[in-house]
Amino acid sequence: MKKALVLAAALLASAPMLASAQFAKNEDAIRYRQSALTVMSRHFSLIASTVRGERPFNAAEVQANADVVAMMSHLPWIGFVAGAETKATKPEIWKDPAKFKEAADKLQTETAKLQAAAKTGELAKIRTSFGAVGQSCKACHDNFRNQP
Ligand code: ASC
Repeated sequence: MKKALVLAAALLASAPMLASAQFAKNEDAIRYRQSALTVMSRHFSLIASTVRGERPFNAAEVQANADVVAMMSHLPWIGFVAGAETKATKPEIWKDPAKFKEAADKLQTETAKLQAAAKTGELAKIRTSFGAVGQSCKACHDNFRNQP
């Protein structure tokens, strides 16, 4: 886990470079963003189980999961290149990029707060920040994702 986080930190440090990453094919961009969202969702779900009392509270585990969620929150967006639509994507992603970016920024802000809350080791604080992250996931889905 430690090694993965060091790697993740290195990746995050290179985020400005990632912002200009080019994808050879639209499918590559789609797979990239879906993969990032899948990893983020997996680790967020583990925190969800803890917050809901379905999983024993392990502060170090929540912290590690929150670190991954916060890091991943920076990644999916460069995969939303023009032309890479799917059934799930609403046209608003490309019609209103400022609003889409605002939603991405909001997620990053809230996941950073969750990360900070996880560091305190206090479940009540984690629960509050968890809720705010969930709201930002939902708001973005409501505005920019077609429901399956
Ligand atoms: C998840 C997940 C999401 C969010 C969202 C919260 O675990 O995959 O997209 O939580 O459902 O509203």
